[in-house]
Amino acid sequence: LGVEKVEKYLEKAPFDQVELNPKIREGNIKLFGRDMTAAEIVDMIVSDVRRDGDKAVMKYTKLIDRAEFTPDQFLVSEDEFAAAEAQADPKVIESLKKSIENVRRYHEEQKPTSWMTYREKGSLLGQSVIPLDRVGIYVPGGTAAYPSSVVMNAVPAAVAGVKEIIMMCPPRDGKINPYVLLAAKYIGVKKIYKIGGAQAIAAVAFGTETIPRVDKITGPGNIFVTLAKKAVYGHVDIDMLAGPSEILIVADEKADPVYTAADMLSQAEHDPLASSIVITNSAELAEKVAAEVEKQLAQLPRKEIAGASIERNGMIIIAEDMMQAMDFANLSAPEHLELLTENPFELLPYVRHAGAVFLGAYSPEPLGDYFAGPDHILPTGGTARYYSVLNVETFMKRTSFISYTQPALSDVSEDIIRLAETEGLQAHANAIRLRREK
Ligand code: HSO
Ligand code: ZN
Repeated sequence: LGVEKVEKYLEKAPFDQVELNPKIREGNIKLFGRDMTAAEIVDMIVSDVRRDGDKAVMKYTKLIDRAEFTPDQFLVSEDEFAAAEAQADPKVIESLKKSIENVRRYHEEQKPTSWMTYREKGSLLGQSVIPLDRVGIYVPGGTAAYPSSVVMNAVPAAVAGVKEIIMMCPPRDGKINPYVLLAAKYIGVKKIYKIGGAQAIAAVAFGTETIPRVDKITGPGNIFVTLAKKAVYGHVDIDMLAGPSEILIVADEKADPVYTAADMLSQAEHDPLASSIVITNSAELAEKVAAEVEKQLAQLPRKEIAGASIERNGMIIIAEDMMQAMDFANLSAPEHLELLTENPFELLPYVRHAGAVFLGAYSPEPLGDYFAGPDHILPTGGTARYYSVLNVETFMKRTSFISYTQPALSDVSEDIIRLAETEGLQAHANAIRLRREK
């Protein structure tokens, strides 16, 4: 973990989607005796599932997740919920329920409202905000079986008022993590399918004999999930295309090097491809953080992963001043932005591109990952330039409405007729003229 000067990075974003995101750099993978790219594999799986439904989902669940399910076994049964409940630690359940409550409370405040406004002569205009009928939330399995991601995915959908939330999670040894199941149950998710990867995305995008088709798919996943979401976009809506996790810490000379290093590592332990960057105006802090990272890293159970991530994408950069540090932050558009400065609120107005901002020494990223209330499903890879954090509106859509009275329509009819005739659309003009003459 070296300390570098900022110049090199002022032109080019460090979290560049194309450079850093392995979802774009698709490597070759051996499958069926052939070298295939991830994109080729995903295309194959998506078209197979679209054509063959459950049969194809069974085939890929066996091949990839090593679970031999009949289609009626995709769905998590009452017995499986009961088994999860029996093995769960009541203390964990208590913490999980508090987290759900905080996330719910925060998202309640976000709920958009329908509105109506009066115009001339008794006319009305407005907009209704309507929840989606059915959404599919994806929850990764494997080493990253995060109950917290169930909370962050399902709660905004539930608050939005989505009629049916279905969840997909890849099985591990034929099962799903008990806390993942219980989190879903407490939020009111009724249907959970033990399927994952591109086959799960395709199954809910097109529907199969046993799996319902959804209107939108949300949630993070690996390269196959992300490419599959991209492939089915248009048949259904998706939230975003997400890559490995990142943190950017803007720190001044007052930042605590121990906290700073701990926060870098909390992101690094997610994934060897995660990136953790500190930018500071203090060369002294930079040296201390570098030493502290080495020290704390050695003690981590996940030091293999965190170490690989720090080696690959860990950086400490020296900026001339805090304004330059903020320019750098906006250029990189990080998923998580920590402002570890004496007066973090002074910098907040300069934040233009970031998924979530954490202000001050006592608001470390894990507070947001698990508990405070805001969502942890966030844009990565510089896409915070145009994507938002997952939110209640992710699960809603807007419909406009118009109601004019006859006098109000007569008043504007000439303008409309003129515009319609300019476009050569006589029937449009007639629809207005006929009502005027009435
Ligand atoms: N920091 C992760 C979310 C997470 N952390 C889940 C712990 N569990 C990506 O934003
Ligand atoms: Zn995390």
